[in-house]
Amino acid sequence: VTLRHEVQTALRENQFEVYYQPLVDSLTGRIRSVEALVRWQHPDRGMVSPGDFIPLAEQTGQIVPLGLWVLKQACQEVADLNTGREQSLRVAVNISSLQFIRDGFLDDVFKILDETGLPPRLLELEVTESVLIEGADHVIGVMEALKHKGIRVALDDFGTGFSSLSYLRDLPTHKVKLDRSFIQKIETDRRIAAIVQGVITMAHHMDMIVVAEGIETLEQQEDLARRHCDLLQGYLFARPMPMAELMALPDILP
Ligand code: G
Ligand code: G
Ligand code: MN
Ligand code: NA
Repeated sequence: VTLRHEVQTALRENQFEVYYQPLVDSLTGRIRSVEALVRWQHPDRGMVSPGDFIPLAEQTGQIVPLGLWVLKQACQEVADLNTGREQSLRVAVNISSLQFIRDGFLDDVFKILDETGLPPRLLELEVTESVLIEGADHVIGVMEALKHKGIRVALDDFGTGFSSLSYLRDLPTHKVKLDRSFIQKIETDRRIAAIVQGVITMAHHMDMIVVAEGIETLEQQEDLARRHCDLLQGYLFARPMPMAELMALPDILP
């Protein structure tokens, strides 16, 4: 049996788990939101990386039920976490392009919010610019409908693929996530640093928030904070972790 065939079984047998990675405010260092990242605890293979099974699940279409499962689980767990807290945490969930453009996607999202009680303003959906291959008009329509409901959209992995700055103009997104590959080179490559600064400045002029992903060193943290990048995410602050660990962080405790 190949991994390809096992996703369905894994869903049925509850082998998936959602991990959460904090995003911190670059000025205060406080945790503002978390990104949900799916993990597969395979009975024989051990932990299987989403980098390995998400592309397979996209090929077979199983990304649709899997993606809905992750979305519901993340909304439920964060709604529960927020109960009794003064400051609510937001949650960002990765959505595959295929899932995003599918008929019924909006209804599925609204239904999950209803069922879990998570306020729409606390949900953010992360899509990559590759979603535009599916047709810009339709994608913009879905984003507008989400925005109208109060749900935010973030452009993930920005700068990879066939990035076009005009996407930033056309898409009703709330946030841009600078890809880790830029952050890794920011200290050694002046051109990369210039692009990063340019994206931050431009996004701010368009009233968008900027996140730097993959922050691993103090130097990167200081560099990005100095450039007024709003939020930082990376192993320097925290790795993705199960909900039980997240809840125990001093910054999360109610
Ligand atoms: O968690 P990790 O850093 O290993 O993630 C590897 C890749 O898998 C990343 O590109 C991430 O966006 C993607 N990924 C993780 N969880 C999900 C998910 O629930 N849905 C989708 N579509 N992609 C995910
Ligand atoms: O594509 P996306 O941005 O959703 O993927 C997030 C991925 O990046 C996850 O696989 C997550 O585990 C990983 N990640 C998060 N922080 C860091 C980091 O500081 N360094 C590295 N190498 N990977 C990270
Ligand atoms: Mn992401
Ligand atoms: Na990313």
